[in-house]
Amino acid sequence: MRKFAVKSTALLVAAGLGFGAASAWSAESLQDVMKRRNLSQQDLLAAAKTYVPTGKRDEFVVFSSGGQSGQIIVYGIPSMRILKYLAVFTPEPWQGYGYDENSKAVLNQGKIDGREITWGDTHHPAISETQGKYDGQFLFINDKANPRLAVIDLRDFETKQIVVNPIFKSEHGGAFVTPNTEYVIEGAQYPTPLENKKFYPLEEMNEKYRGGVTYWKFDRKEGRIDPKQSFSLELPPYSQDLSDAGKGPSDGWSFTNSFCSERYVGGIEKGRPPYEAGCSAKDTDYLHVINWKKAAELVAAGKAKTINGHKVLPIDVSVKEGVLFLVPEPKSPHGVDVTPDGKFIIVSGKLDTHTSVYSFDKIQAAIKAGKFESKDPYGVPVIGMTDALDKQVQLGLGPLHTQYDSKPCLAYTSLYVDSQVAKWNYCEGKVVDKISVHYNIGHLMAMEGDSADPKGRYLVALNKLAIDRFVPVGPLHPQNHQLIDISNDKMQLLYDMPLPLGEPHYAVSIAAEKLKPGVRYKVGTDSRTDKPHPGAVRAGEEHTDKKGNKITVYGTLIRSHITPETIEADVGDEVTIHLTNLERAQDETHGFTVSTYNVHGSIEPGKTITVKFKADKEGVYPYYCTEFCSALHLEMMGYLLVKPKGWKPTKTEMAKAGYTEADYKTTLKKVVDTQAVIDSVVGYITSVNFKDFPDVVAMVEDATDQLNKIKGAKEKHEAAAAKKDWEQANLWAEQVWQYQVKAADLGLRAKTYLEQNGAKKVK
Ligand code: K7E
Ligand code: CUA
Repeated sequence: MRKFAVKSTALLVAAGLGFGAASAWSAESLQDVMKRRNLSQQDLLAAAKTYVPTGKRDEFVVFSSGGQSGQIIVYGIPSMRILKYLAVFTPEPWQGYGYDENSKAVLNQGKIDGREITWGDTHHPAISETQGKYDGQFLFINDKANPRLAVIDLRDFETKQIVVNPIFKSEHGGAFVTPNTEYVIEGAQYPTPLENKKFYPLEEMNEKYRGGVTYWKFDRKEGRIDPKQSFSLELPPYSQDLSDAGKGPSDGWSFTNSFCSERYVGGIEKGRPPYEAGCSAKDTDYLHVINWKKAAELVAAGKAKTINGHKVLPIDVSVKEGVLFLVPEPKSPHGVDVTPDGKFIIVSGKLDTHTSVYSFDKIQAAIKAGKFESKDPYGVPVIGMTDALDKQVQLGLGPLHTQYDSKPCLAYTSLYVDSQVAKWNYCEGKVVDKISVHYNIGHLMAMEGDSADPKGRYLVALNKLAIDRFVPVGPLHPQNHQLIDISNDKMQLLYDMPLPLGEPHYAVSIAAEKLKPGVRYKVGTDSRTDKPHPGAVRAGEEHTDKKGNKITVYGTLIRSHITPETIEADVGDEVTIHLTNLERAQDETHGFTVSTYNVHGSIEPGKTITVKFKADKEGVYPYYCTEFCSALHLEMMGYLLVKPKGWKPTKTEMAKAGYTEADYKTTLKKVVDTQAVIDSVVGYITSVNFKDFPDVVAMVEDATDQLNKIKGAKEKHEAAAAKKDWEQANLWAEQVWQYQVKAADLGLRAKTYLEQNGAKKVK
């Protein structure tokens, strides 16, 4: 690093930029900047707390729901810099998601009744847990509108699976994982008949409509949900809302709240009072308390019925076997959040100023004693509210969601109506601090704040509206995520971040060091199945097959070359192109598209993808690499030639450039000079312990691949020169130089990496 700094100073001086120029900008002091930009001491403090200097990284990584985009937004804390959008339920062109066959296969899993659904209403992401702590291996998220759940593997941040809920028509209370990610919980929202495509009039809501909660079995080894091992509990037609899994002493249980337990049916056009009037008439709704461990045993013992091919435990069985109980909760409850120690369940009522702290011990005691105040209309035992409550705390107007601090007993609750965050102590039952946010806050999120091991430090307020916070961009505004410092007694607002991708409902964060994604695939991997791709080939094995009207290309990509460079088809042929990225160097992604055929792939090192289309129009269609991967990226191209029926060639030779012997000699000189550069770089790399750096080993492998190709090209230019064919001789000599340049580029990157990462001399 030091050496590099000295060098750049030398360069600056050489370029005529001495210290005179440097002092011109450093002359402006912090005070000057404060004055010029109208910043307060408090602003500077906030800036210092969020600024992540160039080259440094964030401490936490956030996975935020992307709302209606059907995607996930990944950003860093404290910088609030967006790192990536993860394609989940909707096509995403950059990642080729929905534009290559492999990712289409994932999206197709999300079809409902054969219909392609190209949007999603994502709400709640969840990180996989081990003993209630985030393990950074997998991510799950739900689609409320089209009841679906997706699995994202954090080894490569790619969506691997979408499952469609077999019995719900909407769902909200997912994704929430059990403490060892045995199950991913998904609760219904609006009651409907559970049988597929079954019609019952609204008058039969009480009899024929049902709610429910699904427990999707997660197979961690496969990294996939196993629908066959999954099941649901049939629930009364209340609108089930959010869920949370018990942990520690409450492990094995889960909690799902509800609204509209009135089972009210609106219909203002028929003169009935609207939903919002009828659905909030009663003072209480129900918290569903479910023993999922026992429910799973009952399902395994054959006590479930099958609806739409899915195992469903009927209400009467759940009641008889003692796996389902209800507890009243205040008016229109919303959040349900189990404390890190698993002892309490915190519920807020949107229309109640109290937040209710339920005791798991008390709930269990009531169940054991058979002490119930009543039964609901479906026979489900109702535990008396006072028999389950530990305490109620007055926090403010419109309390919604609760998150936890690293310090014991401290919680943060969002106050939607007050537009505030309340910091409070749930052991002592008192508010300790409040901070105003802009504007109506929905969820809030502390670092790992819904796990058994919260990390404290920062909190993000997920505000529903941004109103006038940002430079106006039209009537549709971005959402505002506000970063709050919670490391001290008083909360401090640090930063506003506009999020321009749907209404992001909830987010989860994880310590950055827990994420260890790979940088390359094993060569020939289908990243969507994690298996070897049948269309993968190694260098030198590229070929094109034609059978009838089907053309299959087995191609490769490596800087700055697509093999093959021409694909010939007859109009009407079905073209399948498999492409393997042979690179090993980090971040050497190539993209691939064919003009006007609406296909695109993002092919990271080692990955193999397939694009497929019907060459249904004659013509000439360039294909090319869409990532600026190298100096000769623009040359990374080829032609798809779609010939009309019965076409015959009239000209059989390409036009010539007219290269001479002198051109050939100049190229040879260039080759000799470049070899000297390569030799010196190789000399340096092999003089240090480069084998201790996997990234460098990968770059050296790539460079060696390039250099190994020189022999064949050299034989060709020498043979052509012997025949005095200077055109061919010069072009093949140029190709030798191409291989050298790519090898030298990798070598220089490896050298810089080694210098910056403290490589040591070896004898
Ligand atoms: Cu409160 Cu869908 Cu989690 Cu929005 S939900 S706020
Ligand atoms: Cu590969 Cu551009």
